[in-house]
Amino acid sequence: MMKIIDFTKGFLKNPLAHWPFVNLSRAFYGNTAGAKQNLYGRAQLQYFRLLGKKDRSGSNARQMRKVTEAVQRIHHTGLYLIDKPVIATTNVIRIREKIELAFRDRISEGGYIATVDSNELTERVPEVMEFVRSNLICNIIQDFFKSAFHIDQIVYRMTTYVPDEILQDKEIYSNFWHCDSSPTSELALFVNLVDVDENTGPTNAISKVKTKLLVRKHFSERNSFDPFAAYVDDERDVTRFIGPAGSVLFAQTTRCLHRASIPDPGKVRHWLSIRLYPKNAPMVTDRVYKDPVLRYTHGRH
Ligand SMILES: O=C(O)CCC(=O)C(=O)O
Repeated sequence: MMKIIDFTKGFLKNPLAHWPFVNLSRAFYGNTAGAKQNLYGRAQLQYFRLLGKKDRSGSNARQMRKVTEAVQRIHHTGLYLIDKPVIATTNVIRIREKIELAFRDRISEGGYIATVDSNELTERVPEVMEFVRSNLICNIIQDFFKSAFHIDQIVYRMTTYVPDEILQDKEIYSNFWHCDSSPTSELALFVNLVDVDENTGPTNAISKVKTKLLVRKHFSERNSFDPFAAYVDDERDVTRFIGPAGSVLFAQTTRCLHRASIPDPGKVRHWLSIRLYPKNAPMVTDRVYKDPVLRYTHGRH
């Protein structure tokens, strides 16, 4: 009886987040972002692709080729890795050191993850915006959205080794496969702030085509460590975000299954997660801008 009452209350409050819409959305869109997130995200992308206005597009022919290649890859797979620093390595190191100094108490607190959210981060280390302002990155984002954009969130994260007896079958820090529950118009930009190799716990991600297959057939929720090991070819299907400090991964994390991996003992991963949405010019890249409409559609990362 209680179950029926709870369901009815929840359904009346937020029908699209309940049965049957959750299941329909999974089957139809092939991701677990949610019905509202898919409907809103698609409409927003279409609107800006038709009517959007870019802000600036200064780039030479060589860069334009790179931009086109990147945008095509994002359209086809939902992922694009640039395994070279997108700003000078000295600047990446300077930014990381400034973050470590500003938030050293939190970072050395213990625990397996440290997080600094947008407001604190941009207030004390405004240089983090440099990654988005790099000409190449800026042009890729605008070409993908066909419009200017804004930064909805920019978060610093540090992840460390988790001993097996703690890990067992638990999710410690986004280490279960999942799609983010945000509007699917979101484009995520992950930035490595240290050199990341196989052993540093890189982000793992699966293309949106393969994600569709998995979600429609084998995956329903974020509840187990590796629910579809049998259906995923590790070499072919999984992109690992490996690269030097300053390398970046573009990812449609609402449409691509992804997870954190666990660093080896003694290894630490420092990185930024930047969330972007289309916006008409003028662009906002000097601060985080919270679009009032998006507020109603966000779920879990
Ligand atoms: O830590 C990672 O590599 C993955 C993070 C993640 O899943 C997320 O931000 O949605």
